[in-house]
Parts: sequence; C-alpha cells; structure tokens
Amino acid sequence: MKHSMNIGKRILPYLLLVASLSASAQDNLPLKLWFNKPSGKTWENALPIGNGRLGAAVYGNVETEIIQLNEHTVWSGSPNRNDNLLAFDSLGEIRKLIFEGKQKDAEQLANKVIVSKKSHGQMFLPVGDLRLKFEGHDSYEKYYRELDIEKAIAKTSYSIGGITYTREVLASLPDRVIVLNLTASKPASLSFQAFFAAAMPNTTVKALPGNQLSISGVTVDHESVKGMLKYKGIAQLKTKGGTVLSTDNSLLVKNADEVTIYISIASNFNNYNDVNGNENERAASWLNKAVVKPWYAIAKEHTKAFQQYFNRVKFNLGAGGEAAKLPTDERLKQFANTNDPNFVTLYYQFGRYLLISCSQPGGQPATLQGIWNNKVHPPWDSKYTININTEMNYWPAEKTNLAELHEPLISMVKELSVTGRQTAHDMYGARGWMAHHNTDLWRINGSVDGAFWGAWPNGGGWLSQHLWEHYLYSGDKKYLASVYDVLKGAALFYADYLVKHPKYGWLVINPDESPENAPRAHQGSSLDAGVTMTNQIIFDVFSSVIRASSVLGKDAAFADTLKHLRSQLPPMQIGQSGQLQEWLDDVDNPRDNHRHISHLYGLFPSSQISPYRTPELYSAAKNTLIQRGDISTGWSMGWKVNWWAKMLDGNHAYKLIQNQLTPVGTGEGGTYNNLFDAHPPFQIDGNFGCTSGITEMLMQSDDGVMALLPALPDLWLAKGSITGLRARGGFELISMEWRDGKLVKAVIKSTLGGNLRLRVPNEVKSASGVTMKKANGKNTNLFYQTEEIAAPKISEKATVSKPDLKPVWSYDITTQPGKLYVFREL
Ligand code: FUC
Repeated sequence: MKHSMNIGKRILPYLLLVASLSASAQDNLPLKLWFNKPSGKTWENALPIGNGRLGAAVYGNVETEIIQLNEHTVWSGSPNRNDNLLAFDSLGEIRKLIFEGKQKDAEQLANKVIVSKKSHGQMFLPVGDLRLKFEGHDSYEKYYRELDIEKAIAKTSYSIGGITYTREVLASLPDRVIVLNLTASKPASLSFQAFFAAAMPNTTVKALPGNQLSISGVTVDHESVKGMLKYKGIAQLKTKGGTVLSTDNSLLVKNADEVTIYISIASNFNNYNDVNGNENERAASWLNKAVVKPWYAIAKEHTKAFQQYFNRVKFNLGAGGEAAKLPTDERLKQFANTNDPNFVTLYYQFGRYLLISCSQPGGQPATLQGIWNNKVHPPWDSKYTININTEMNYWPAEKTNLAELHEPLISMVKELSVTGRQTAHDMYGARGWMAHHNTDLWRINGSVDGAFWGAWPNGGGWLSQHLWEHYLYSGDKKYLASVYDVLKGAALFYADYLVKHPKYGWLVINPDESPENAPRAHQGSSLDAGVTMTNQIIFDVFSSVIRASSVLGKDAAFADTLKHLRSQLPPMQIGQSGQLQEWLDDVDNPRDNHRHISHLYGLFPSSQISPYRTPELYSAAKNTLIQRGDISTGWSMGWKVNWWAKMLDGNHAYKLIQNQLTPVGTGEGGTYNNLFDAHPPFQIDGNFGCTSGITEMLMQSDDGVMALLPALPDLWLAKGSITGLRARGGFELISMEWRDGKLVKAVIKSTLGGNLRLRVPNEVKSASGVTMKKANGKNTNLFYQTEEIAAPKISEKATVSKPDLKPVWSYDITTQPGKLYVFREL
C-alpha cells in the first residue's frame, strides 16, 4: 500500500514545524545510512561501496561477514554480434503491413527477421564473496553499522564481553582495491577465518603463500556465446600481532590486534572486441601497489579523491524533526507520513554517491544495477536497457556537477557507433549507425527479447544526445569536434531510414514502436510507424547536428539536408482526451497507466514542450501525466519527479518522491532498506532519476532560460540552500539560498560568458554592479536557443486549457567568462 498524503490538508503543521526548526543548529546532520541490525541474508540490506571498477555489498553480519564482490568487466560471453541479416530483404513487406494496419502480422514477421537469432544480450555477473567467520560471535550487543556517504566508507561495530569490534571497508578510488580494516578495543582479540566463496561455476578458490587468498575463473557461456572472460581476485591479509595459518582455501587469523585486508580483482578484458589481457598480472600489480600503504593512508587518500566529486554539491533543507534520529530503515517506513527533509537530502546525495561509486572515467557505464549484482542470472541480465534505463542513470551527471562521470557512457556510445554501423547497413540498408533497445559489454546492437520490445530502432539516437548534452554544459568545442562524427552518424541513419507515410505524407520511421506499449487498436502489437517519441528523438538528433555543424563551421550542406528533413517530421498531436498522442493515430487509452510514457520525452529530458513556448502541448502533456497516474515501477516514478518539476508543480513532484521513498512491498516501485530503488526488483535507474528530478525542482536550464526555484513544494518553502549545480551554457550555480519561497541570494559563475537569462520567483537585484535588463525576445546565448517546433495538430474533440502559471521575473545579464555574479532579493 502506498501512502500519498494530501498536501493541502496536512501542510500547515509541517510548515510550522519547519519554521520552528529553521534556526536550529542541526541542519548539517551527517550524511549516513545507518542501521541497528545486520543485513542477515538480504542482499538489499547490504551497503554498496564502489570505485567504478570494483563494487561490493557490505552485509555487516557479525558471525559471518559477507563482502559480496563485483568487477565491472566480469560479464558472460565474449566478443560477438547479434544482427539478424534477414531484416533487409523483409523491410518492404513489414512496412507495407504496418501502413495497411496489419500490425500483428508485421510483428510476427519481425520476430523472424528482425529479432536476433543469436545472443539476446550477455549478463553482468558476480565475482564471489569474501567471507570472514568469527567463531563465538553469536551473541553481541551495541550493534551499529553505517555507510558514510560523505567519506565513502562503510563501518560495522559491536561489543562482546566488553570488547568493541570495528570493521571499516572502502573501495579505493585512487588505489583500485577494496580494503577492509578490522580492529578491536583490546589487543590480541581478533580471531577469524577468511575465505573466498564462489558465486559462479568454473571458479577456483585457494589460499596462497604470503597470507593471500585467490578466486579465479572464466565466465559462463550464455545463449550460445562462449564465456571467455577470465577474472582473478586476490585478497592479502596484513596483521598486527597474532598468527596466520593457512588451509587449502582459507586463512586462519589468531589473536591479532589489527588486520587489514586488501582485495584486488582484474579481468582479461581489453575492450568489447578483445579479451587478451592478463588478469593475473593486473590483479597482482594493483594489489602490490596498494598493500604497502597502511589503512589510514588508503582511507585518507580515498576520501580525498571521493570528496573532490562529492563536495561540489551541498544541499540543505533543514534537519527536520524526530525522524532524523531514526535508523535509515525506520525513517524510510515513516517518510511518506512525516516531514523529514534531511531524508530527502540524504537520498539525493546517495544518488550522487552511487554515481561516483559505479561510474568512473575509463570504466564501464552503470548497468541496470550500477556495479552491484549478486545474482548468477540477474534480472534483465543487469545489462543496458537503452530505451530509458541507461539514459536515466546519467541524468544527474552534468547538472549535479559530476560531468567527468558521464565519460563511461560517452565512451560506450562511441563504441556503439562503430559496432552499430554494420547493424544500420546490414539490417536496414542505411548509412550511419543505430542500436535497438538493449546493449551489453560487447556492444551488441541487434534486436532482442521479441519484436514487441526489441524492434525499437532508437537506442543509438537517444544515446547520441548525451554527447550533445555534455557539450551544452561545458561549451568545449574541441570535445564537440571529437564526437561530431558520432552525432552525425546517428543523424545519417535516420536520414536514410525515414520513409514517407502514404496517408499523412510525413516522414516516419517504419517499423517503429513507442517503447514497450501497444494501443488496443493495434491488436496488441506495439509495431507502428512514426510514433511520437521517435519523432521527438529524430528532431533532437537532427537539431543537435545542425547546431554542431554551425558551431564547428563544417558540413553546411548536410545541415541543410537535415533542416529539410526535419520540416517533414510529423508534428506533435493532441488527441481526443486532451492528451499528447503517443502514436500517429489518436488511439491512446486515457485509462492506460503503462509505466513507459515515452512521448513525454519531449517534456523531459528534451525540452520541446514548454509551458511558456508551447502552452497547448504543455497542457496536453499534463493531461497525459494525470491520465497515466503516479504509482508505477521505481524508474517510472523517478521520471515522473522530473516531469512534474517541468510542469512547475513542486507538490506533485514531492508526492512522487514520497511514493518512491516507501518501503518496497507487494506492489510497484518503492525503496529497499539500503535505499536502492525498487522496480522491483532492484534497479538503480530510479535512484538516479529521482536525484535528477529533485535538481529540476530547484533549478532548470533549458527552454531559453536558467530558472531558479521553478518547482519548490510547499514543504520546502520555508528555507533551504544548495551549492554547485551546473547549468547548460557553462553556468554554475555556486550557491543559492531561499526563504519563504523567495530566492534570497544566488551566486552564479559564468565560465563561457554570454547572456544569462535568469528566471526567478521574485524580484532580485544585482549585488555585483551589473545591469539587469528585463528579459526580452530570443535569448542571444546560443546554448539556450530553442528550435522552433511545428504547431501541434489538435483533435476537434480535445479540450485544451491554458496553463495557469505563477508570476515569475526574468532578466538578461551580460556575463564575462570566469566572473561571479551575485543576486539578492529586492
Ligand atoms: C524496460 C522496462 C522494464 C525494466 C527493464 C529493465 O524494459 O520496461 O520495466 O525496467 O527495462
């Protein structure tokens, strides 16, 4: 059962509570997940640590501690392709069937000729566990465990017979190893057995000379792709005092004062096409470099490296009441019925913590589970679903000041643009590159799962927009030049693949689908032509290449071609229920509450739909959001937080945060005790989606403006502050404070110069002596220029109301690169 509180009725007591606490000194509560009981058998209670290469789930169990291990390249299979080469010859037939309204027949044919007959994607796999067995530690007191997300260190402590035992563990960013440190308050008290426990077949575990343990193996075959990924893990124990004995596959520590365990894991993976690396040498080399450093040095350097990312954003909504004193699982239970603003900031920062921990330059991008998986057959293979989930993982990257962490995704897109060239050519006879709705470590581009899901041809197009977004935030032309061909390749695919719709005359993709959804009118088939989301994606792909070509001063003729093609795309349409149409025909069911609301891509992450520029489409998008309802899978609710923020409705966005921050139950969505998002099962996208959405409630930088406090919920009006958010166009919101819903002070740094068009909820003045003009006409700042979209086509049956917008103030300020601009409430 979800709780969704009636904000209107309950707001007053909370506002009073917040006001009474506003002056309290407890605003800076430590950012920790903490518990007064061990994880037991439940992986989703365990605390995640990671350094982008290695991930671990720390159980904090007393008698048998489990450190469940992952390495970013340990996947099933080996280099492979999965295109279905029958597609090209049947394309004409499939198109004809769809244009004739025979979607089901088209789907049956597509299942034979488009869907892969080979791999449907490989699996991200666990390495195994390091386990520590403490004989006689079955009865204990003063149990405590935490994950300090400001230090990126997990800690467990408990007492037995007056002796306090403490274990700390981290995944070092600079040293590339996982390190555990075990201490006891009395000398010679640490006695335990350490061993690796295999998770997968084909695994060897043993003890080695020099107080080492090893785990090694080769991953499994999957869907007839041979497992060729070899991995090696080594754990080395360093002890102070006591003795260490070794058995075949374990080490026995007796009466030590302190023990430090260094874990290094590596694989033979060089790149998606090459597994000739030496996992043994790699694992040993990282281990040997780290093992000479004592725990305190490892911990200090790790936290320092971590905080270089983490500390860029500080977010404060006030401490809240008694709830803030509860363990994290208890807070989660109460959240929907209490005002616990610090829990929101904890959850927000946990999203940033997770991205820092699972996505580091040079590593693999965050999978459906980031870098944390304990299952031999993980849900959806814990791979990359690129019709929403992978993109969502990276929504917080730029805006929450973690742009470097976008790199693994950007690299994957570059690689997909190479492997996807062959797919575009062989399957669809098109130039450029493409990907369907999934990919994996081996950068497959073929169609998987079944045509209903897998015939969607826009994975490449959508992902390419992450490359463009990275540019919009930094303005780095050298970078743009380096990815231009990838962007152009995404556009080339569409330029070749679009066909004229026989009835409407628009240029459409056929076969196409609106991810994973089907209108009843199509006999349960998702296959169609020219669906709204696809048209929006192509609009963005073409527009970004047109603008990139102009920024780089190249390819003007190609840009003209794209402009011509763009003008023939279908316009967005408003259907009979006042909804934004999901499909080309007005066949939406207003009672459909499907988790994918793909046609709102145009509202977020794209900004084709705007309350100010396209009021009719904005109202239609709102109707769609209302018709689809709130409660859904975790990631769907994460997306909805962003959409309601773009709707400028902070209370509704907050309601979605409440729905998401509800203990996982029998229904859809929710959150696990360790604050992992629940589809269910665990899927990390919802964590990242919500962190992005909360940012959008506080600051938006699209639609021609940088908007501050666009969607504050009533519960946060009283007081708050945030530092370090990044905006498109090279602006950084160094800090922002608000009180009683009004912007009190904002400090903005301009890195590129250009016009800053500021939209704020109250009148402000410059405190740095610059002229602030009332905003007028088109924003001259190129980063904020919006592409004109075609007027919507509106059904005669539709009623579309005018948006009811709160008053805002907009200013134009001419900025210089490298300068700070301070604004204060007037
Ligand atoms: C898409 C979604 C599912 C799930 C899967 C990993 O297929 O429709 O809900 O998130 O990806």
